[in-house]
Amino acid sequence: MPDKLKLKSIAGNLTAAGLRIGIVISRFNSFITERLLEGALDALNRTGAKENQIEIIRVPGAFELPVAAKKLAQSHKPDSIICIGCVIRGETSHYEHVTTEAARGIQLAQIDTGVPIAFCVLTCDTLEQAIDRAGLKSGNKGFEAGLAAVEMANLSRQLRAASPSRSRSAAPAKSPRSRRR
Ligand code: INI
Repeated sequence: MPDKLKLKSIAGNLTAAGLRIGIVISRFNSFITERLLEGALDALNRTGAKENQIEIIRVPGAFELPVAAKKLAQSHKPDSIICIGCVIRGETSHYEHVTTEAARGIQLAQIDTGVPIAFCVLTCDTLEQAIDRAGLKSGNKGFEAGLAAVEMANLSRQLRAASPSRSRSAAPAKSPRSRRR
């Protein structure tokens, strides 16, 4: 990269001060999801979030995460949401349906509402793989999701503040008469 290029880059910081974070967690495989929740809360705590900034919503399974996340985004308007679930492959195609719809639904919910949603749904072949990702060998995916939620919340705030439409709306509106000419 040439020395003289000064490229502007924007990234959200990892400070949770002033943010409101929603967590939607599934009870299915709660042995795993509760550990992921601990990881997410650890990340929020380390980035400075206090208890009154965090709201936890519980749903039956990963399949229910998208609708709850979308309703939470629309009604409470948090700065970001973390969806926590764990799907473990069984002997039928049920696994595929639950994982595909959870991922697709969560992505749609964040795109439709504009509220960033961190995806913390483990999709594993075995319980051992899930345990590894919930705080054993492979770290805690809940912690990663907590950091992503804080970063994306701050990035969204920055992008909103820098939006050209905000500066345009500060200019006086044209009257209907002058627009007709
Ligand atoms: N839900 C999960 O979160 N994880 C799973 O592993 C799982 N399996 O294996 O069936 C699961 N099923 C329930 C599903 O998410 C819905 O709650 C249920 O189908 C009712 O809508």
